[in-house]
Amino acid sequence: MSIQVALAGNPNCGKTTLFNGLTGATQYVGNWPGVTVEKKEGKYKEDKDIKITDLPGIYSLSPYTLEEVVSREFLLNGNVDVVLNIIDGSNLERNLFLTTQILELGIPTVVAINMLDVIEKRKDTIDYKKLSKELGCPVLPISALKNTGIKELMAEVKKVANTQCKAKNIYAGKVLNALNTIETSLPSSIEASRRFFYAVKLFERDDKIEAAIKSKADADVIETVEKSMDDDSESIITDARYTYITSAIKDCYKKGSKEVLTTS
Ligand code: BGO
Repeated sequence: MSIQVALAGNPNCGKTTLFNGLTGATQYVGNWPGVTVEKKEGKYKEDKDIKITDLPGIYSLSPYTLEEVVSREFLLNGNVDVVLNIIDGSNLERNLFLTTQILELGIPTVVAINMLDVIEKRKDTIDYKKLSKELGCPVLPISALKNTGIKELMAEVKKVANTQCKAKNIYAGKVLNALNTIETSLPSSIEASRRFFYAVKLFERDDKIEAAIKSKADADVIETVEKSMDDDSESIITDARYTYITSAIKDCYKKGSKEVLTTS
């Protein structure tokens, strides 16, 4: 049975290097429908049943750039079986911002921490098992450049492909209450695994998502949280993500003593 993988990551995380290494001569290039953003697809050269779509490099699943809109549209409606989220391990904290959003989609996800060679040179240490437990998905170290850890990574992708996955919740208190209220009020046509992602987007007043699902959050629900936290809803969500990331990596990641320059 064929598996549709979406390859997602920040610009400069090594996504193209990984995509080229995985797909080799099987890749073909087109455009995403209606826009002039390049769409690259290919098959995993060791297992042609695994189809890989390379999403544009993005920092967020917000609606502010074409690349973000194209990426999240594919993640939501592209029949994606697995998200392969590639992260620049030498910029862990920043790259995990996108990961927290991907994990809300309710799609089986595998996180590949790239630049293993740089991590080792810097003498940084990452406890991949602990981080995997924290994020609730497999986390594997790779070097796309040196072709390290790729077979193990793809074995994991295959393993999670047909599993059930629940959206990860990183929120608490008033914010979580509001999200739960919004989730309950979503149209019943939205499938269970996607509802949490949509609830977060409606809380952020994401107008593209409002139009796509023809639904809006109750303004009072959002405003009550904004007033009590003295901030706008989008910033509240962003802050919650960074607070979560800081606590998630506290016991999993230690910076080494050496500085090594990277391009990202
Ligand atoms: C240049 N290890 C190391 N050390 N570098 C890696 C790895 C890895 O595992 N994986 C990727 N890179 P892209 P996006 C470059 O191009 O795949 C490097 O945007 C340079 N170029 O080789 O393009 C990769 O698709 C001059 O580096 O990323 C590339 O996600 C000097 O990370 C860069 C040094 O990879 C981005 C590096 C002219």
